[in-house]
Amino acid sequence: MFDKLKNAFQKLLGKDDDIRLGIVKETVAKIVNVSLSEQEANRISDQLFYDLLDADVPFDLANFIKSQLYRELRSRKFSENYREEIRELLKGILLQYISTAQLDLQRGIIMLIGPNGYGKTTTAVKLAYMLKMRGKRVRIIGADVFRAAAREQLQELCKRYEIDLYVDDSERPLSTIIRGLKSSESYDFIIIDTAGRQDMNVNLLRELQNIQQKVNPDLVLYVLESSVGNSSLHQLREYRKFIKIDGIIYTKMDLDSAGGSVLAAGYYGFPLYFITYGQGIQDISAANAQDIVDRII
Ligand SMILES: Nc1nc2c(ncn2[C@@H]2O[C@H](COP(=O)(O)OP(=O)(O)O)[C@@H](O)[C@H]2O)c(=O)[nH]1
Ligand SMILES: [Mg+2]
Repeated sequence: MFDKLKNAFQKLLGKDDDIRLGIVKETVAKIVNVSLSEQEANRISDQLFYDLLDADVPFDLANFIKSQLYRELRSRKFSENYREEIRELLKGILLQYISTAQLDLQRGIIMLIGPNGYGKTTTAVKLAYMLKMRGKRVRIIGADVFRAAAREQLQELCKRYEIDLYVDDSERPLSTIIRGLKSSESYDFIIIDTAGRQDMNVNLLRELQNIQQKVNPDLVLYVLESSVGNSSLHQLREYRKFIKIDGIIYTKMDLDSAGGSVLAAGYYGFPLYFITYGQGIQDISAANAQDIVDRII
């Protein structure tokens, strides 16, 4: 999880070599409670900058983090405890870029969108199960009408976990959703699972836009697979041109990933609502910024 991102900070905090904390060690050995020189602060923050780029942190954001670290290294005073002091200041910097939000609805329509394979369908079922365990009446509407296998996947999962499901054999997602909603008035939550595409597909985006306008979901969450790199994050911004996105569900945190996208999401203005980290039905939690930062550093 977050392999390269974690590594970027571990490299900085783990070693006393001459381009990282070795500099601080030497400086504090001479005078306790000292700030770093321009050159020292530059060397440490530049090195982190390159490691962040390598971890798929967007260029602008890596640059911001670098400048912030530089300023902090220059303005703060460090003691023999420099490693912990720098760890804390780095955590403080990252916390600014991880934004989270809580599901504060008591009832409503939640629509999941995003590219194929990122985890929409399985997350819809996990989310439904979580809400059901909280005593809510929940139903999923299966609106991925383009693939027969998608319907079967949902039917099987919902049967296994005793989740109510609406699917029909319409070929238009909007009609399925409208019919599904008409027969779902007694439910607290409706979760709409939609179709995705691997590549950008303007027709699909228009379709989703049309659904959003007609159905007006209370919450639209983009399902983002944690392993996506910088280039794929571009997709998220393309979606945003068509659809109002309230936030993100960050999936597959149990798998290897560079990790930069978790920072990029917040940087692009999308709060994280939930994270998923496995194939089990309960492998989902509300996103917690401190927890995510603690996993990184
Ligand atoms: N390891 C792991 N796999 C996941 C997670 N979430 C989803 N998957 C898997 O990712 C694959 C695609 O998921 P699916 O829900 O069908 O994606 P969709 O195309 O966006 O609906 C499936 O094999 C899921 O079991 C997760 O948190 N961890
Ligand atoms: Mg699906």
